[in-house]
Amino acid sequence: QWEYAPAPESRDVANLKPKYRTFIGGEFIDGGGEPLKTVNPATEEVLAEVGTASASDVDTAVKAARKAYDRVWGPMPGTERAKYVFRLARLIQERARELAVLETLDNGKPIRESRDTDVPTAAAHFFYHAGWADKLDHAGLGPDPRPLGVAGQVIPWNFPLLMLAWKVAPALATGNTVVLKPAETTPLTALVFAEICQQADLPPGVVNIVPGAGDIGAAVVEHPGVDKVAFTGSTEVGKHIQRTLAGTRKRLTLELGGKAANIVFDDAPLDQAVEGIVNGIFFNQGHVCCAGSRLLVQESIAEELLDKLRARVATLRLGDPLDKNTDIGAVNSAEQLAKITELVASGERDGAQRWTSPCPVPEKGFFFAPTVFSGVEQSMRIAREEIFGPVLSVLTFRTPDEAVAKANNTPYGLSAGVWTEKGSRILWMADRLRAGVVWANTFNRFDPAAPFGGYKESGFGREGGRTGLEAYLHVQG
Ligand code: TXE
Repeated sequence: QWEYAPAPESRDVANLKPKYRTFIGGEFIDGGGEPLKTVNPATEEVLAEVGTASASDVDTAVKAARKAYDRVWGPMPGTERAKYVFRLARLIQERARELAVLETLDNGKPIRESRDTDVPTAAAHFFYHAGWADKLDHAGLGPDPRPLGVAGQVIPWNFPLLMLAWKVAPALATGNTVVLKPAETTPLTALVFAEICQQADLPPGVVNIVPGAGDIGAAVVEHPGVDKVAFTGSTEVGKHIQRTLAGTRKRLTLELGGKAANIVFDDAPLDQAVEGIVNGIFFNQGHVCCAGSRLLVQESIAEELLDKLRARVATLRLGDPLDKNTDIGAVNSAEQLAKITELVASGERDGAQRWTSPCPVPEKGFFFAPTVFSGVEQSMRIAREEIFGPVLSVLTFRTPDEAVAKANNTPYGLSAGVWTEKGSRILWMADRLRAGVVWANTFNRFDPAAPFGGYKESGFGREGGRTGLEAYLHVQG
């Protein structure tokens, strides 16, 4: 049993002194890496000391994954694999409270979000993919789709458990085995998931978790025994991985940054749009790759919309992530807070008008009050760069053509939102927006059945749905 599980709703960090460790071949081991301390971003206190993996542990993990693939998981009939993946889904549900509390402590996100979004969506991802495991042969993926082998997966800190689910569930359902590296600031729920794998009697080596920093991510990605690499993280590291893998036979999918436009036309239902804008940029402190970080509003309604928006944002409660009433929690790390602060200062220097919510900001912890910039020009850094924080940049447009041109004027292309009562305009816009997902009169909606991924510097490949399975299969004609 997981003796270090925090009491649900517990704020007592003393309950969290676990020996979270590297998980290889079905066992927790003392890895050869330097231990790392993970910090509660809301209090700046050390939450747990985590034993990390060394490059040689990564080698052991890949060998364990290969053995499990060759001997057990690859040959196993889909009907049998499905049972294991269903079991993982159910165990995530059973341990939902513990996972939600731990995610909130480690990441800083409000408990309402980890409880109502992260953990249930992670479980939903396993349920959805479990359903595929025995249906691959007749799913239009060719007569005999085969797994790739060992998948090396590297995930970020903004949705630690959910990103694990996005990666691990399709890999397992399709018959691949996994070596996964969680982010260094949020490794805890991945290690509870390792324990869930034990609880589910998953054959040893099918899932291996190697905590560590970027060098361990690089060791996973570059290991010659890895057949497929799936990475979610910064565009910079994604490009580096792409360069490193050039010339190898490895399959690669990258899910990188974004600078999504949330586009509001003058016929939009404004109150509904305000809720969508707030959700689009302030959900998870704005640490969302598909965050609606640029608001494009039609000029004729700009003042009215901005007044409504500021009034609504001023009601958002910032603070203790474990408080069920909190809307905005803590920024995940001091580094991310410094990045947000620097980009906001650049917006002020560049002449955009800054409005900051008057909400009280806790003195301790990495908090940043919700901020809205108006009068933003496309050339400004706050309009071009991913801030990955609770900061919205507002630009205006006059015509649909101008809205499309401004929305597409970014190196990224992950998502976009369109707010209008006109159905024909939604289709017209969706046709022209270079974004992997376009939401209409809503934002940040996810479904495991819908493929998610980017254009341009937001990466390539899709996760979710039938399309996402192809990333883990050899498809024969
Ligand atoms: O990302 P990194 P960081 C963006 C966001 C954020 C910025 C920096 O704008 O402010 O990136 O965040 C591992 N080989 N996104 O520094 O470094 C690393 O250990 C292999 C958007 O945290 O890319 C971690 O597990 N792996 C994004 C993971 O990569 C390496 C989510 C992500 O860390 C590696 C996160 C290497 N050479 C940040 N170097 C999104 N798409 O949602 C690091 N890592």
